Amino acid sequence: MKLCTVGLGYIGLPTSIMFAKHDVEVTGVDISPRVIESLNNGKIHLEEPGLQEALNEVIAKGTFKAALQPEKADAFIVAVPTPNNNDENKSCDLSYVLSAVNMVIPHLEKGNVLIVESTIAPRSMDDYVKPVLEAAGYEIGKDIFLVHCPERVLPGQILHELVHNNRIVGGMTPNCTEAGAMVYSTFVKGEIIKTDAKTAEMSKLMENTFRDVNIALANELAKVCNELEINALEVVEMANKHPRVNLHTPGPGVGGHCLAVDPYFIVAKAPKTAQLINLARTINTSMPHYVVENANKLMQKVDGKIITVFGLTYKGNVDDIRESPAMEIYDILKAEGKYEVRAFDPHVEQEWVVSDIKDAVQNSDLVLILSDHNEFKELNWDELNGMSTKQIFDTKNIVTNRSDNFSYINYGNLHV
Ligand code: SAJ
Repeated sequence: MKLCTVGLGYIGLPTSIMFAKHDVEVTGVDISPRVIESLNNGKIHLEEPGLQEALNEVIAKGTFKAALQPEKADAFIVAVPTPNNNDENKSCDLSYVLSAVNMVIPHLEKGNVLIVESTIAPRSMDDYVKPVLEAAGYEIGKDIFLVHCPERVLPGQILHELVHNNRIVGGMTPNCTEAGAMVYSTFVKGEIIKTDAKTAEMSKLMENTFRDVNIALANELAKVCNELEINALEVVEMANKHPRVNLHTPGPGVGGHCLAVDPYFIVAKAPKTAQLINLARTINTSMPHYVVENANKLMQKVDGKIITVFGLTYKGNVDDIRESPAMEIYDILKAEGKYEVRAFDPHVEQEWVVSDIKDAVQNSDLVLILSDHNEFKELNWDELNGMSTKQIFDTKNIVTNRSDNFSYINYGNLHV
């Protein structure tokens, strides 16, 4: 089989490499010359465990190459971003998907499979993608097999989850579904679940919405408990001992390009009906301000001058600072202008990020932990000794060790 993927980001690149590992001849396409050059030189442009080694393998095998333009193939996969539109309901911006489909059309031949993996609003395949192909003269289910197969992998575990997760394959017609399922049977060991495109679209969105709503519940619990002087983290632990309860973990907010984006796609399609989903978004987007408010209280108590933020990424052990509550908190603190604000993050290479931990905390009055990187699990207190006021506010509850010389604050004891 020959495959052409469009979009070589966090999903498109590992997917392309996974197919190439399984002897599929893959051309990966991206609009960024920098990305193409880097990949053809054998270097990945994003952080994902195991991905560099996997690229080395497929380059050595000769089954993967990167290019700026699509070429003829048996199957095409579109894995490009779908951000929120800048409208009132933050609807789904399909422009990258439609432009990728238009890019592919001149290379399509009868019998090809065209798969959209990008997360899209319900009914996007029926109402937007299918008409574009029909306008180009193709009959869906006869000339071209059109499928939505949402990606569901977790950054940090992508290579494992690509193979082992169950895969939803939603075709525009039953034979489109069969054609899509054939493509993924190349390497998927999980169940291949066959459905139609609109059910696949909605299922994917509800997976991320489920998580977002549950995190909102945990975040609201943290706020309520602080008000009532109850240890929120202990409550989560206790309640989760019930066999049917699984409270999620409160934090500095919900980030990334999935959970913080996708629920709005549903809200925008049914704004009057999707009330709980919308409220969850409101609660989660309030968290960065809540953290800043509490950081301010901690600083005022000690008349502090310097804050050091630990972690800028949207979650632990990734290098992704897009849609990151940690970045939002850093930006708000800087904009407030009350303190010197420093950033430390071993996963983020930027000139404004302090690379040495001791320099980052020198004379600091508060370390504010915002991402749950492994590096923060066990703090080396000697390295933090240069702090002026020795207080740590751990919004991710990640630090496992304690020191008598440092005051350690999390959502469990913020009220104390
Ligand atoms: N978070 C919390 N509390 C929690 C769990 C997560 O505050 O209890 C925060 C994280 O810190 C982060 C955000 O939520 O800011 C999202 O992180 P995540 O690990 O839940 O998910 P993502 O965005 O990295 O990946 C999700 C996954 N979806 C689900 O688990 C349902 C992944 O499987 C999807 O493929 C991905 O979205 C996607 O691309 O849609």
